[in-house]
Amino acid sequence: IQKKRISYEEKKEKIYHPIGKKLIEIALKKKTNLIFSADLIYSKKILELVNLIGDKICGLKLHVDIISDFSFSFINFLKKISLKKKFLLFEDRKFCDVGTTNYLQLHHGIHKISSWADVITVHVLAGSKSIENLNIPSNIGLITISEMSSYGRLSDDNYIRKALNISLKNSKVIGTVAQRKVDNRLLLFTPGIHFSDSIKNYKGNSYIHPNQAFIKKNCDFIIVGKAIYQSDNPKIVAENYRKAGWIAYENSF
Ligand code: BMP
Repeated sequence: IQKKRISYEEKKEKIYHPIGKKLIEIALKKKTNLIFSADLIYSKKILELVNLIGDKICGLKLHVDIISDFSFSFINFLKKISLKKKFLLFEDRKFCDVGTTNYLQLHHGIHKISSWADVITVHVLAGSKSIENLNIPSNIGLITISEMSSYGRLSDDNYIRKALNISLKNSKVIGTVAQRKVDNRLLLFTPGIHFSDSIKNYKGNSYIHPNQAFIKKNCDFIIVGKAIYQSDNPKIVAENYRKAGWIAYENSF
């Protein structure tokens, strides 16, 4: 495993999946590695925020199953904004079942995730086969969850090593969530990001500064939720995270 920090340009050559390449292209073009996690329960609020900060992000991460007034007109609005402002739509569903159930949850039900998401998250707890026959189109990329950011997570080194191996062997996987350096053929996504030292531990989730994420862990993309949507001025705060993430990336070589 090569763990030396490489640039986005170099990483783009190592990632074969078109969505992985596209995410890197967006990052380079907009100078942002910030993914906004809009964990809000009303679609209007999400659209308001996205209109405000869409220029500063390369991805918008949703948990669609928490949106009380979910509709396809909401998805259509989002899709339009995402194309206009150039960012990808992540659905953080964390599929975690056997393959046939994952397949049904991905393509059916109210949310029909495969009809609109660019990127979806999956656990690999059920083994490599559980994410092999999902029948996803080539324009959807998978992110595996190898190691969560929460205190008390059950994954040990052995589990993480196996999860990373599954990620490397599956051509649909663009990257992973982990709290450590990973192989350069994977994009590393880091949630649990906050500027403030005083919220290192919030309701069982752990938080680090973008500098730590890039410099210590060789992260490629930071995922920021409440630090932005709970702030008094999401536009300014999002810009501060964008800038901090970009400078941290540049200083991480
Ligand atoms: P916040 O910055 O508000 O804590 O949001 C973090 C987001 O990232 C949440 O949507 C959470 O579900 C997700 N997440 C996480 O916190 N830790 C992980 O290991 C993986 C996640 O997807």
